[in-house]
Amino acid sequence: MSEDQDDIILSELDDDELVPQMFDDLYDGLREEIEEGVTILLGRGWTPYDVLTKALVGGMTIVGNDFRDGILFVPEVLLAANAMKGGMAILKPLLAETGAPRVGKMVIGTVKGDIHDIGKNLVGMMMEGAGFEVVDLGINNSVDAYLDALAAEDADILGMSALLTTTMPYMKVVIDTLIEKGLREDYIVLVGGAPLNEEFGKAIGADAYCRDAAVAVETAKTFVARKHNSGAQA
Ligand code: B12
Repeated sequence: MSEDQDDIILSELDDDELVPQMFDDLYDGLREEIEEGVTILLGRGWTPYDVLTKALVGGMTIVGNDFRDGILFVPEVLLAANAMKGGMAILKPLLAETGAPRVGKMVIGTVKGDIHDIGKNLVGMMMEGAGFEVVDLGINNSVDAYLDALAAEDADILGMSALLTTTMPYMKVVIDTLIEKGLREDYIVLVGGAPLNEEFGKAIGADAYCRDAAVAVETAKTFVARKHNSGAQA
């Protein structure tokens, strides 16, 4: 960024200046500055959710666009992702601190061949914040990894993330295996990731495609309530 970077004192900026500055810092992969910005906004009474969506996700969107357009390359994006993770680590316990009763359990992971995990992590954090128990399998998950975890954890929800057009078809492999084993109806299957859409979600037999973490939470709540209601009638 600019040579003036060192001279900027984040705490002296108004919110209107601080958020764009955080976009720049995220772009430049400055993890400590992002952590400081997050702390300042929280100190000013911002909700963890607003810090996440307005400052961090907002900044990551710019990074994403420039990566797409060939302005940024993998090393820079990795640094930005690392800075984003620094901010998310501060927000995670706060988002989870709702004291809400456990409403359900989700096993979530990025599919085989795919190492993108920022969106998945966000979904996991938001789900925890909404009172769900979340078991995060990380990246590059095989069918067996998903199935083993679902059984071991006695989960209600399977969440799969894919960011590549080459890895998204693997979600169907997982769902087809659930069907083969007669397990499909045991789980609510939610899928997400930038290249997916609703049509794809339907085509592979997921219960729902969720475009972002907030939609994931709402969708999960709706499905879990439906599952519990139908269980009560049975
Ligand atoms: C950051 C990033 C990386 C980082 C990943 C770091 C990390 N730890 O995740 C690095 C640099 C490692 C990387 C690598 C690569 N990347 Co990349 N990457 C991105 C980038 C810029 C941002 C992704 C991101 O984090 N977005 C922010 C989060 C918050 O958004 P999100 O992931 O979409 O998640 C939200 C929703 O989708 C949804 N969601 C996501 N998952 C789930 C799961 C569930 C269950 C639910 C309900 C909802 C949900 O909720 C989330 C939160 O709101 C995107 C561009 C983009 N516009 O998406 C490219 C992008 C995905 N990458 C791309 C490519 C090509 C690659 C590489 C192949 C590059 C290369 N040549 O090596 C490698 C792939 C390596 C691999 N095998 O996986 C392409 C994919 C193109 C395609 N059509 O397939 C993109 C689209 C960039 C582009 N336009 O070219 N990448």
